[in-house]
Amino acid sequence: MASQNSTASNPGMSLNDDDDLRVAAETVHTKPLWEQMAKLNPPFPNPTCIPHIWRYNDIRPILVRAGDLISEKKAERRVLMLTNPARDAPYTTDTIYAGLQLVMPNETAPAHRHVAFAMRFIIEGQGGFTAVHGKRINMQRGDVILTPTWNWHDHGKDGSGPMIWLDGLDLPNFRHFPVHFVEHYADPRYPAENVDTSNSPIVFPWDKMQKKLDEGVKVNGWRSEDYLKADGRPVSKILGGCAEILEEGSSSPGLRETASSVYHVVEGSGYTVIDGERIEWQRGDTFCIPTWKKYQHTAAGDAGSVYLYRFHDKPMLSALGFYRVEGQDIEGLVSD
Ligand code: 1HN
Repeated sequence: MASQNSTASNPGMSLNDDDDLRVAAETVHTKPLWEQMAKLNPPFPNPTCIPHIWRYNDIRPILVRAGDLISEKKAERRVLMLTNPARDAPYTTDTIYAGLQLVMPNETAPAHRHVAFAMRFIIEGQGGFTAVHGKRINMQRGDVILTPTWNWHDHGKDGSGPMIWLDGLDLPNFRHFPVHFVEHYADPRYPAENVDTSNSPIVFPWDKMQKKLDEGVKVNGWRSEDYLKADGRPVSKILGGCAEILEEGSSSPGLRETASSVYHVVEGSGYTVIDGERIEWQRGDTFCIPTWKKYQHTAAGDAGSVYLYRFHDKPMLSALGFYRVEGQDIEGLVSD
């Protein structure tokens, strides 16, 4: 009879080196942690996505041409997704999706609802509307309109010319939590009544936001104002938003944080330095800041005030205890 230590009863004893071990480990669906330790425990937050700018002048003609070639009925939503060069859709950053959506006159982007949350920044056009769970909201340039989870929503447009806006959704999360699904409404439109957009909890009119930015106290010419619900909470548990002003020639404070962001240039021109790389921008452009990339915006010295719209994943990271800014007292992050 073979002893306890023989290779017959203890096949591990027949393994002679690393390679043998790796191959044998895989036959029983295991892998050595020690080969991946550094990758799983990086010394700093480690985005896959890279900084990138999507220039409106490059994208707009293609999007508008899609208005001729792709019917709204076929598309359901006529969108060019802003895909990060380092990843495929739905990643604009590793946690945020952004896309530019077009609706042409007399079209209907049909009613549906889904788990994902959307916040939309209106870039251009007149006569566009979105109906969110029975409330029809006219779109005006600069407004931010929310589509909360599971609300029925459809979009449409009267008048002439294109309506274009920037969508922000929390889609990347659903790669981790495969709990996203959609329901289509039986009719193209969900019944809706017009609402006063100056007094709706899901609309943030630009004129109000601009007034706050213009009149508020600035730090070296820069100020940021959050989009918050009436009770002070962020617009969703996952995504938050803000708008920023930079007076001519001024700069924002340099920041390195775990939140990632998508920025859109509402007005003016300037540049952002992201981990030493300078990206020039102008009105209509959209760019992303991956996690832990140091960034600082500067308004051009000869083109008036700059206004930026930003959405980010700070609410989600804060709720999970993952939000962190370079320079803060990190002992305060020790959890009990
Ligand atoms: C969606 O429902 C809309 O309703 C926009 O406008 C973009 C991207 C992925 C999944 C659903 C919309 C979307 C989306």
